[in-house]
Amino acid sequence: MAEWAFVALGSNMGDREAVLREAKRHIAALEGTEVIAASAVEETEPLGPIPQSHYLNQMLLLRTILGPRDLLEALLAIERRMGRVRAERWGPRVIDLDIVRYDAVNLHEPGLDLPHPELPHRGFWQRELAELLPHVA
Ligand code: A4P
Ligand code: MG
Repeated sequence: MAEWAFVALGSNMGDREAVLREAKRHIAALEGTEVIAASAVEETEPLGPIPQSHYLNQMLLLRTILGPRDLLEALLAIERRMGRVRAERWGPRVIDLDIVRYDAVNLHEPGLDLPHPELPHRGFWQRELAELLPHVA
């Protein structure tokens, strides 16, 4: 059974628009996964304690047969494939992929929290989510 998932994309290095497009392509190519809708791309002030350049953020609405854990693994593999160098937490990155919500799942396990705990603190995620919700049929 396919489920709804909201995946956040963030990039603040390189050709950020091209990075978002490439990430979307990789996500659409995942097994049993369809990109139903994409939010507007938004430029945002960097959050967190580390001085860094502005982000482009975007959210995708997916319909996927991958469970939460398999989806997370697939997203982390895309991050690696796209050359993300994991340096400092909250630091600059080519691409960051987060699962913001997975259906109505409430899960707190090592390495996976759903809904994403930062959702209440990120206005841009809340705006993007609101933009996508009408597409959930
Ligand atoms: N993890 C747990 N729950 C989830 C989830 N729901 N989705 C774990 C994705 N990952 C989840 O993430 C660390 C671990 O979180 C993952 O291995 C996964 O098991 P990471 O991407 O390696 O580390 P990180 O990104 O440096 O830390 P974190 O806590 O994920 O930070 P964020 O939330 O990704 O913040 N400013 C703006 N304007 N826009 C941004 O997008 N992003 C960040 C990074 C900082 N500042 C930003 C933005
Ligand atoms: Mg992350």
